Amino acid sequence: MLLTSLASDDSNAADIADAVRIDNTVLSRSQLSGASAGVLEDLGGATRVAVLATPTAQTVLAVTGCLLAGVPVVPVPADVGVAERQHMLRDSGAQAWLGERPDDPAGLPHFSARSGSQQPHAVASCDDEDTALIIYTSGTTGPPKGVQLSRRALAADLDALAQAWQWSPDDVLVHGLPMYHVHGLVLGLVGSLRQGNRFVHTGKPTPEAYAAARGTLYFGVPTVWSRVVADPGAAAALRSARMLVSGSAALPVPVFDALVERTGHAPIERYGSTESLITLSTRVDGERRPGWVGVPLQGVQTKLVADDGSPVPHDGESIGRLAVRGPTLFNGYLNRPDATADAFDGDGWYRTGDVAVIDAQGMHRIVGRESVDLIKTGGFRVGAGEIETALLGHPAVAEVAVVGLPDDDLGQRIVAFVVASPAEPAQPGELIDYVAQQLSIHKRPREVRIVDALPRNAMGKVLKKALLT
Ligand code: MLC
Ligand code: AMP
Repeated sequence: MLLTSLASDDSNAADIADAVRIDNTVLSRSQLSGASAGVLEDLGGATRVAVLATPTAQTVLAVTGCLLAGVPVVPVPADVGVAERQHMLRDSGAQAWLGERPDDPAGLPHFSARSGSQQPHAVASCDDEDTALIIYTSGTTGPPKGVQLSRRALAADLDALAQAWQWSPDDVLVHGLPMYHVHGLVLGLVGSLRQGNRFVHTGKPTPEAYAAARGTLYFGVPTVWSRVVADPGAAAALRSARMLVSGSAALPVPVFDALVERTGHAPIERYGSTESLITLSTRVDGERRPGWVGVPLQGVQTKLVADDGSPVPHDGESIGRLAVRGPTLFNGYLNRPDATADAFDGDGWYRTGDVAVIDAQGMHRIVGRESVDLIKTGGFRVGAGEIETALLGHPAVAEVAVVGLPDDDLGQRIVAFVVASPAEPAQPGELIDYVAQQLSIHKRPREVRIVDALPRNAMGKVLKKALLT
C-alpha cells in the first residue's frame, strides 16, 4: 500500500482534520482517503490521467485519488506552452484531465476531483511494479521525456528517507515548491501521505511564508535557502523546526554556514533525480558536511566510473562519473527505448550524468554535470537544446547558443547568446518573453546577449565552454 496513512478501513479512528493545508483549503485525512471513489466512478479503467499540477486542493485530491485507485498520473505544469503540453498529452496517452480545469483541455474530457467524506473508501489492489507517476523532464536536447516511476520505487525511496531523517507522523512538513516534480510532489505530498504527517503548502516558497508556517520539517531548493538567510527575521523563526532539508541543486557552502548561524540548523542535504528519486542524503544522526550530499540511502548502491570504464577510488579526491543502483530507480522513459538503453549500463546501473567524489566513509560530493547542456536553475532542470530550438523559431534569431552561467540566487542562470537575423532586429526582452510563452516561465533566459558570431571549432560546432567565461 503506497499511501499507508490512508489505508485504514476505520478511517474515523485515525482521522486528522488538517492533514493537508494548501491554497487556503484544509483537507482531512478521511476526505483524502475517500478521493479514490470519485476517480473509480468517473475514470475507472483509465490507464493514464493528466493533472494540471497547480498547488491547490484539487491537485492534492486528484493525485491522492489516482494513487489510491491505481490510475497512473501525468502531472502537467500550468505554465507550459501549447507545444510542450501537446507533447506531454500525446506521448503519455492521457485519456482525461482530473482536478483543476485547464484553459484548453486539448480535446480531452475533464473531471473535478472529489473529496470523499460521503463515499465508502475504495482502494484498488495494485502491483508494486505498476506505474504511479509519469513525470516529464528535460534532456540535453529534444522535448522532455516521460519518466515512469513505479509504486515500488516511490515506496522504497520514501521509506529510506524516513529512516535517514527519522521522519514521523508527528512531523509537520512545509514547502512551497511546484507540485509537478519529485521534490514537491513525491517527497512533499506523497511522502506525507505515506508517513501520515501533516503537510502544509505555502503557495510560494518565500521566507515570510516559511516563517509563518511553524513546521517541524522544511523542504527547499538552494535558492529558497539563500533567500531565507537573507531575511534574518524569517530565518530566526525557523529555529523551532526539527530539520531543514536542501536538495535539487548544489547548496553553496556560504548558504549552509549562514543557515547554521541564523536558524541554528545545519541543513540536511540530499541528492537525486527524477529518474533515480533521492539516492543520497546526510542523516539526522550523522555528519552534515557543507558541500557534501551524504551517504547512500538504505538499499542504494553507488559507484564512480572513469572515462575508460575503470573504477575510481573512494579517496575523497578522485573524480568520476556517478552511477546508482537500487530499488528507487525508474522503469525507463515512456516510448523512448533508445534513451532508456543509454541511461543504464549492462548491469542495471543508472548513469546519473553527474560527476562526483566519494570519500573513505562513503560521503559523496557532487562536483558538477558531465554535460554543459543540462542546466539547473532555481532547482529546475532545463535542457539548453530545447531553449535553442524554441529561439530558432523566432524570426529575429539566426543562430543561438544557450548556457547556464553561475548565479548567486539561482545557482545557474540561463543565458542565450544570439546572432540576430539580418531580416529583423532582435530585442532581448521580446526573446525572453517568447521562450516563457513557448516553453514555460522558468525556462526563459534571464539574459540575452546579442553577438556578431558564436565561437565555433573547425567542424563548425559551437564551443560552449568559451561562453562560460
Ligand atoms: C517573470 N515572470 C514572468 C516573466 N518574467 N512571467 C511571464 N513571462 C516572463 N517573461 C513572473 C513569473 O510568472 C512569476 O510570477 C514571477 O515572475 C517570478 O518568477 P520566477 O522569476 O521564475 O521565480 P523565481 O522567484 O526566480 O523562482 C525561484 C524559485 C523557483 C526558487 C521559487 O525557481 C522554484 O520554485 N524552484 C523549485 C524547482 C523545483 O522544485 N525543482 C525540483 C525538481 S525535482 P508569480 O506571479 O508566479 O510570482 C529534483 C529532484 C530532487 O530536482 O533532487 O529534488
Ligand atoms: P531533476 O531530474 O530535475 O531532479 O534533476 C536532477 C539533477 O539535479 C541531478 O542529476 C543533479 O545534477 C542535480 N541535483 C539534485 N540534487 C542535488 C544536490 N543536492 N547537489 C547537487 N546537485 C543536485
